[in-house]
Amino acid sequence: MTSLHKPDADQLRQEILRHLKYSLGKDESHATTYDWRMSLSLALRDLVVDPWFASTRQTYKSGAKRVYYLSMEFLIGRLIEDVMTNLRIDDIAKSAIADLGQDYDQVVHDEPDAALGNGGLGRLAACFLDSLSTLGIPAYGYGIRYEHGLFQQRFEDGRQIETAENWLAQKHAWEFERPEVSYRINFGGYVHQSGSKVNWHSAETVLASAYDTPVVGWQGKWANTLRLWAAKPTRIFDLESFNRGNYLAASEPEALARTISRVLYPDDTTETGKELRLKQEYFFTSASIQDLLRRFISEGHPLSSLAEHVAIQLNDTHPAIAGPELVRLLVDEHGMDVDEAIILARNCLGYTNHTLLPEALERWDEALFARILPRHHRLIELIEDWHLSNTDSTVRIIEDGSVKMGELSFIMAHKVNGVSALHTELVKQTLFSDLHGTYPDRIINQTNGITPRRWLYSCNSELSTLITSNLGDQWPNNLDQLAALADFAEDSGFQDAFRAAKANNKRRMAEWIKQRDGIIINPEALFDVQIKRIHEYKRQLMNLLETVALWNEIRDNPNADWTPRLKVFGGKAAPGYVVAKEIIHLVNDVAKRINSDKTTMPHLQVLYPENYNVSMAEILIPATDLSEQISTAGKEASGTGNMKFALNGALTIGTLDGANVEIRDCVGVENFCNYSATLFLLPLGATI
Ligand code: 26Q
Repeated sequence: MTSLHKPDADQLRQEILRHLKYSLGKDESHATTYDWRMSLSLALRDLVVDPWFASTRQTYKSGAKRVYYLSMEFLIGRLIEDVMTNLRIDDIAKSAIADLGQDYDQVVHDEPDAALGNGGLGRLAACFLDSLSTLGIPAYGYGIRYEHGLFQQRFEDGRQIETAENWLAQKHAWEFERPEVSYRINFGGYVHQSGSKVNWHSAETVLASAYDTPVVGWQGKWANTLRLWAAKPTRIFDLESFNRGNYLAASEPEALARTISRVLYPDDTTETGKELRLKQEYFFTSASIQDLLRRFISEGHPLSSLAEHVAIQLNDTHPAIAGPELVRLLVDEHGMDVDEAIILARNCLGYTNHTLLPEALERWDEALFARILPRHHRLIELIEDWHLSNTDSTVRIIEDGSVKMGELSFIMAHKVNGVSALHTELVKQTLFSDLHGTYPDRIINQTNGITPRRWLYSCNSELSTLITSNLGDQWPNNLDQLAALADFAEDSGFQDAFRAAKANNKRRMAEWIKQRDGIIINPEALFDVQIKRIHEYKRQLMNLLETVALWNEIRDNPNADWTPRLKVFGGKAAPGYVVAKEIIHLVNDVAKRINSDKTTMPHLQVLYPENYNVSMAEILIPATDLSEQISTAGKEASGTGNMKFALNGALTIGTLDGANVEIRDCVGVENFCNYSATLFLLPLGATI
């Protein structure tokens, strides 16, 4: 760990001006908000480089084991405030920007969200990157540098309309392009065996080209790397076609290759089995495995010691091909025996399961799979043979014409984890009960978490300041310290300050929605919030019905002493998920009706802001009084939004599902409102 060089406001101001001139090529008099934002980001990025180099050097020197987190998604959001928080130079940056005559909020909020993920799974990956750096654990995040992140949502007559997201239209300030780091990724063709040697004669090759973003941890003591792969053609341009006058065909190889990293697939169960998705999965997994093997070999270790130096974690089954790919490289390129390679690969791999929903379990049509990845198809058969012949199990990886990625991941991992205590039990008892019987020590629980740096310290400065004034400034690095707040629970001064912080956050949200959408909300109302992907099992529809019931109650008795309530919905539906889109339409229609009712207006309002994303969550969560976590029990693997609300002092109304169970254990039953009990035991509209 290194100590960070912290500039003062004047030095930072000079650095911003230097970047404005020499990196942006702009004169102060012509600089736009974009120019200031880029200059600030580049000045901040500079500060991360030394800790980053020092971390890398130290890992090389110590020979420490590295974690490789393979994820199709990293839902990062904005980075400026994140970096400033971790370097603890927010105040310095504020005064530097003010000295330059710029509006700090405007500059910081000019940054587009990096939305390279759908929801929980992608945000979890981003939180882990922050935590790994804060803990000083040598780690790489590996993923795809999508040109277009998650679609943007707007409403037309209450219906969801999707448009392409375009975050790279502006330069991404935080990344370093690494044109010298690229790998060949092959697809298709056939496999030919000559003697004991197997040759894969592929039909198509693209290049995976690296882009690195440093990820700095708390107090700048450690920084890891997020390495994202972009697909590029092996041949830029087909000059022969061009010379024949066929101009479109001349650019075809480039267009085809680039398709692979063009766009993030929305989490859409109706869209599974798409060839391009399989190509994306293999593309980034192969590049990552080749990269980590190259690093390992360059350090001069014997291959047999791989598992002592390398831990590869699979974020769901999306990178499940990592197992067969590592076996392929060990066997075909390094001449290792197949059984030995399978065991070695398994000792390196861990697999996190995020869902029990049968429709969300990845399966590939065997014929499609064998066409795109013929060598891996053969290797999966060998892995299956190995599993069947070394155990009593009858569980197959390939069955009924499908390749089952869950079973593949389970068999190829030395540890499999669920994401909450309840979910892990269900994984053992239902999804993988047979494999659990065969490998009883393999499944473990690792309840999800969130980074308190982003989800309290940075997004809720009012509450953070209050906590710091009572507990000191080490809690963002050690959240257990918050338990000491219990001592202040009865302290009226603390209670008043806590209430004041919540009230200010509600006013901030009211100001934000007024600026953004011209909507006026009552900051005195009870903010009752459900923000997450729209899904039947998450039961936004049930929440809406409760809203309508409350509305009817108020209409029947408008002069009663109602606590004014703001019902907030937020979230996107997968473009092909018809029922979810109907729910959005209904919420918007009901909102329109309720919001125009003069009788109930002082007591009830429904708000559904368009385009929910990480940055919106950072405004909504600190302002929330009541957190809605009402999934059908057994369906929500963990939830992580539930943790963010609880950390920001909202009361949870929830079912005993996922991590809600553990939250209830933490906050105490008296502070957790059991949804099913509420529904049946309390009259509607009762204050909780
Ligand atoms: C699969 C195939 C084709 C296209 C897309 C997908 C796909 C993409 C994303 C399938 C699933 C996802 C995302 C799943 C997800 O976010 N799951 C959530 O993970 C969180 C972190 O563990 C949990 O807290 C949530 O409970 C879980 O729903």
